[in-house]
Amino acid sequence: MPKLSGSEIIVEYLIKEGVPYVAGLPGHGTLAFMDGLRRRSDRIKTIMVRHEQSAAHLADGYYRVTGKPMACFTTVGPGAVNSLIGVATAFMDSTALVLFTANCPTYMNERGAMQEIERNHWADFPEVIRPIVKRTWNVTRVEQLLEVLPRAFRVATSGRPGPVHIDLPMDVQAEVIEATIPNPKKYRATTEAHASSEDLGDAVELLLSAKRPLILAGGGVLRSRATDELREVAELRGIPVVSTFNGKGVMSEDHPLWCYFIGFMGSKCGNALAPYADVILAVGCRFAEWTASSYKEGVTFNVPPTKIIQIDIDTREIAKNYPVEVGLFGDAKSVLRDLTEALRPHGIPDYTQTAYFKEIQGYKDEWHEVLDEWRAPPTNAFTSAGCLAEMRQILDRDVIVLSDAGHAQDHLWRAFPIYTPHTHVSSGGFSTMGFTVPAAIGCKLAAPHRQVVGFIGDGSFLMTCQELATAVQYNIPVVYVVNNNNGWVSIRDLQSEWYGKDAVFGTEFFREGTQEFANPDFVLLAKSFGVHAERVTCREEVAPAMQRALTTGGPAVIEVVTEREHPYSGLPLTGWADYPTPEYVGKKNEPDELSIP
Ligand SMILES: Cc1ncc(C[n+]2csc(CCOP(=O)(O)OP(=O)(O)O)c2C)c(N)n1
Ligand SMILES: [Mg+2]
Repeated sequence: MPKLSGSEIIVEYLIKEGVPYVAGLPGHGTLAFMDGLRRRSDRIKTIMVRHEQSAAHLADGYYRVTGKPMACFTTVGPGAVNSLIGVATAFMDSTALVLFTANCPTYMNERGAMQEIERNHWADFPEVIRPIVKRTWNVTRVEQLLEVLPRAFRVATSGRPGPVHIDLPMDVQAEVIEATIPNPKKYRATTEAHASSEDLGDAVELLLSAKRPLILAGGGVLRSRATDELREVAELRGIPVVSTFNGKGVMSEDHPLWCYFIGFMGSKCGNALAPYADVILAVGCRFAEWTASSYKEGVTFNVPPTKIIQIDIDTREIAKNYPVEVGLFGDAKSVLRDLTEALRPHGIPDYTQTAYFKEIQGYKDEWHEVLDEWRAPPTNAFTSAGCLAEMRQILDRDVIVLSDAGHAQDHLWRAFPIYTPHTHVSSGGFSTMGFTVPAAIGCKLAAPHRQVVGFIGDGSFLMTCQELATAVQYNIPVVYVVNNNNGWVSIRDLQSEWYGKDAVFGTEFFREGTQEFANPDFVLLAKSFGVHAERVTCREEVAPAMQRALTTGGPAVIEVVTEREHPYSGLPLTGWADYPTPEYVGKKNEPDELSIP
């Protein structure tokens, strides 16, 4: 039996799992771990990021494209704590990654070893991370790694995927034992989980009797890689498909049954259909607040009378927010496949001839008109939607696009059609500023031959732009489009919408006492990292700039200086959100008081 250190056991196991990259940032706490990585750098590549948040985002981006987990690591203390926002983002959106954080040697627990969190409980980082991982293990003996490693990968990737955490004391990393590396294949669990035939029968009956059925698809459809199965169910019965934020990509956006998004921001089309649906087939979604227009009856959902069939791999999601007629516990792919088989004898020969289908096209046209206005407004403003329209013209059909938060995220979601699953990569549930720059690096590692383009607000870019150094170090040709509107403008627009124009406060970047913008020169900033960079101020310049950026062969930044004045700073809201507002503002919390077109 070979003699291996704890770190070598981990590295050998990662190699056996087929993990090609480990992302992280070292410290004194990872000296032994790093040495394990160094000794096998021929088989597994270490990507050094500049902030631990980015290590998790990078792994997250990699998973969203490939469906395979990467590993990441931090040192003890601040490094571990820095990773939290990245892990929480992965947890919210159910993406798998395996995080190792160093801890002080077990024999020094509670003495105040360097960077140990120990006042309430020794080596207490696992307590900090517990709410945002599927599972955490605080390994205290090197032998435990042989059991914990396969478990960690199984838990992360099976059922509802999610991040897992292994706490790694420095002595465990360094201690040498005789060990045989476990074979990962012997520790797998299948995710083929089927619903019972009785429940499936009820669902089929309900769908067949529906006059206005609707499919609501969430991110679970993508995690389960069930987009073909979803499309088949939709096509068999001519059922229109809408999605949540995380569901973007479940259906090609040029499919005749695609009806865009629902909820607070949503689309006119989706929000016109959902409240009047008699049966909603909901797959892999949480009915989260923004999807449900803050649960305001009749805005996005009307339950009852709408009846819900809900498919989910996590029973905690079934009937969490709305009671269900049929709750189907199972994997989206297997349950949809079973549903297809059951529905096949009842297929509609040509759904495009139904009255329902024709009605839907009217809603779609209405929504397209709204988007067209925002792309080319009567004011001739250079809008984010206009910029994205130009980008869409020249980017590949299967380009991978990313976003973080704010107007930039919303624009990419609603105004940039995508045609291929897993090509819209965004921090959905957590809407994390700082996601795109590192996550895009993970996406490019996952799909080296595809275009990868991040569309980022200036505020979000400033949170992790240091990762340009990582992209440069490993020459990863990702294009970042920085949507510079000089502020946290989405929040500013909420202030003015809910509290009035005079209430805009603390959301714009002006040098104090002046009207001069306080943002850095993004072109200079990017160039200082050694990346190609240019600034674009009108729609006509977008495509040539993008063309140049794509052909540099390295990372590139395009700053786009877009419209910052309401209403063309953002896209119009089509649903509703419940933002509690003090009485002195006057009543401003009802759907008809907001500027919904
Ligand atoms: C880490 C983090 N902090 C705060 C927020 C709250 N927030 C949501 S959008 C937004 C503004 C984003 O600004 P920017 O990236 O410039 O996009 P814009 O809305 O201006 O297009 C803020 C502060 C968040 N989502 N994430
Ligand atoms: Mg901004």
